[in-house]
Order: sequence, then C-alpha cells, then structure tokens
Amino acid sequence: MRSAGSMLVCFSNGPLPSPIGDMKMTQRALITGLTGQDGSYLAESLLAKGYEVYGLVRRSSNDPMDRVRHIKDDIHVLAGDMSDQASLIDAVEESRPDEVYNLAAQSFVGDSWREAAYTGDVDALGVTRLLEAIRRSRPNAHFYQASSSEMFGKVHETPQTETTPFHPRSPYGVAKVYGYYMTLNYRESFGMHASNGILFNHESPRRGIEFVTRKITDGVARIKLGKQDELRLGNLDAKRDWGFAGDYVEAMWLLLQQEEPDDCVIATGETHTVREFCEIAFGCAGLDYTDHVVVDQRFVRPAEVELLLGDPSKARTVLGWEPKVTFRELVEMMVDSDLARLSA
Ligand code: NDP
Ligand code: GDR
Repeated sequence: MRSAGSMLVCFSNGPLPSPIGDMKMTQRALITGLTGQDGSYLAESLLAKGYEVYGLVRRSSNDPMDRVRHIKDDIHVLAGDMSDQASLIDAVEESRPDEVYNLAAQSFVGDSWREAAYTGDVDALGVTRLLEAIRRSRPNAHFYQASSSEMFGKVHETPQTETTPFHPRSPYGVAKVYGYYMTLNYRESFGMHASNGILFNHESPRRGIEFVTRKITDGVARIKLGKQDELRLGNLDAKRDWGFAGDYVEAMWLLLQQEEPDDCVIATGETHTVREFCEIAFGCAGLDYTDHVVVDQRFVRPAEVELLLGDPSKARTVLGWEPKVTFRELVEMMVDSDLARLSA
C-alpha cells in the first residue's frame, strides 16, 4: 500500500508546511465532479485524511456548491469543463495532483437518450481529455475512473464480476464503456497508474432528485407532510444493488493506494426491486406505497437494465473493503433526511 495522507494538514491557501523527519509531503488530490454526490463525500473524506483537495467546477448561472458549502473554504476550486481540453490541462498543471478522481459526468441514464451526443462528449471523450492532460504533466499521478455497473446492462451473468462481458443499454452505458477502455489503454500503453472502479448504484441524502431512490424518499416526505398525494414512477420491477455513497468513496481511495493499478467491482452483493425500496421507504413514514405510487409510462426507459447484482469478492480480498450501511439503514437515512429538510 502506498501511504497517502500525511500528519501535516494544511487546508488554507497559504504555503504548505515543510516535511519534518521522514514525514511525507501533503498529498494533493484533484476531483472532477466535486459538486456531485460522490465528489462531496470524497472531498470530505480526503480532507479528513490530510489531503490538499482541488475540485474542478464548471461554469453555471446557478450556485452549484450546495453539497460542498460546509467545506468550501478548505478546497481549492478550479474552473473547468470535461468538454474543454485546455481547462483540464490547466487544472492538472495548477493542482499538480498525486491522485486524480474523475467523477464528472452527465450521470443520469434517463436523460442520456435525449442527450446522447453530449453524454458521449462529457462521459467518454472527457476521460480521454483528462488522461491526456495527466499524461503530459503528471504522468505518475494515480488516476481513478468512475466506471459503472451500467456497462453490464443486459447482463450476461449474475452476479456481475470484473470479468463479466459488457452489454450497455443506454448512451450513458456506452460512453462509460469507452471511458473504461481508455483508462485501461492508458495503463497498458503508457504505464500510467490508471484504475477503474466499477461501482454499482450508491445513494445518500445528497443523491440528485432525478434518481429513483431520492425521488421516492422526497416523495414519501412530501406525501407524509401533506404537500402531495401521489408519486409517479416507471418500472417498479427493476432490480438494483444499492449501497451508501459514503462507503463507496472509501473504496475509490483504497483502489488508488494499491501498488499496481487495477479494476474492481464495488457493490453490496444484494439486489432489491424499486418496489421493495418503495415498500420500506413509505413504511418508514407509516404509509402504504400502494396507496400513493402510480406507474407512469413517461418514466419507463426505451431500454431497461432489469437486474444488477455485483460480486464484491475482489474488493473484500484485495482492497479490504466492506460496505457498512445496510439497505434498510440507507432507506431510513434518506427518508429521515427528506422529512427533516421538508419539515424545517
Ligand atoms: P452526480 O450527477 O451527483 O455528479 C456529477 C458531477 O459531474 C457534478 O459535479 C457535475 O457538475 C459534474 N459534471 C457534469 N458535467 C460536467 C462537465 N461537462 N464538466 C465538468 N463537470 C461536469 O453523480 P455522482 O456523484 O452520483 O456520480 C459520480 C460519478 O460516478 C459519475 O461519473 C457517475 O457517472 C459515476 N457513477 C455513479 C454511480 C452512482 O450510483 N452514484 C454508480 C457508478 C458510477 P454540476 O454540479 O455542475 O452538475
Ligand atoms: P440508474 O439509476 O439508471 O441505475 O443509474 P436510477 O435511480 O435513475 O434508476 C434505477 C432504476 O429505477 C427505475 N425507475 C426509475 N428511475 C428514475 N430515475 N425515475 C423513475 O421515476 C423511475 N421509476 C423506475 C429505472 O428504470 C432504473 O431501472 C444510476 C446512476 O447513478 C448512474 O450514473 C450510475 O452509473 C448507475 O446508477 C450505476
């Protein structure tokens, strides 16, 4: 294991303290997608480990810093966009990272049919642009690519492992397969420490409202508080392997601490239907989902990924990683958080 994090912690923009004795210099990490669900948990975790954290944030007419407001002063924010090569070169040159976590993406599968070319530009070509920026000025940096269980799509075997063939079922899944193979190719072609985390669905109270788990817990809270009466969803029979985002960002970090770059499935090893998620979430608020959930064809996708179930054996044995939060605890955490937010 490479030792990351140092005892010397400096979160200010001032000069770094010099190393004392055999202590290592503070490690620097660059996170793309800082403002997203995973970016916010990862930034918190790396700050706690003593890293100097740089985050790529794209221009927006709104304030995108909601999820990282509490740590905003501890992070160096760099302007940039995955669709813009020069901004990525600048971001890498400015941050001089030891580790790069590529979390930026158009991450909503549902929108990827409507924005297929854009999704490909950001989620696929964006990976190449970032790898190129790293290869030119920080070729020894360790690189993490946010690969996805959506690459398995129409699954060829269950559970899915690191060797299960890919069969993506959406423009998003196709773009992620491209990013996966570019990461693998920069490793094999240039000897870069470039790794793919193949992460199954992971959720939290910070999950975007468009994803089904958060849509459900937000809906439960609104119904409980009398703000709405029904919740319109698509396919209730889809099965997902859902874990907690806070646990999953630890796996990202562990992957980059390995001596050798590698690819690894991160999952819980349990699968549940959307219907089961509804049952527990409505139950947490003393409600029956059958009284409120309405199936609406508008939310049914052109092609569905029916079943995802990951095999986390390699993560357990190689990374020493285990998920800590159970499925029920995750649902309860999200319902409680939405009830508290909407009651305030
Ligand atoms: P989010 O949608 O919450 O966050 C995506 C982030 O990417 C946001 O910070 C967003 O910025 C940023 N982004 C989007 N487009 C661009 C762009 N053109 N240039 C720069 N930044 C951009 O996703 P998650 O945190 O849930 O996921 C993180 C990564 O992991 C993504 O790559 C996702 O595809 C992948 N993944 C996620 C899984 C999950 O279950 N959560 C499972 C497997 C993989 P802004 O705030 O401005 O929109
Ligand atoms: P997913 O997540 O597509 O797995 O991608 P999402 O929560 O959007 O869908 C999960 C399943 O629920 C079904 N579903 C609905 N989904 C949404 N969003 N809205 C609905 O109303 C609804 N009703 C039913 C979907 O059809 C699907 O089967 C997530 C993202 O985080 C990706 O970026 C990531 O790569 C994968 O997880 C792993």
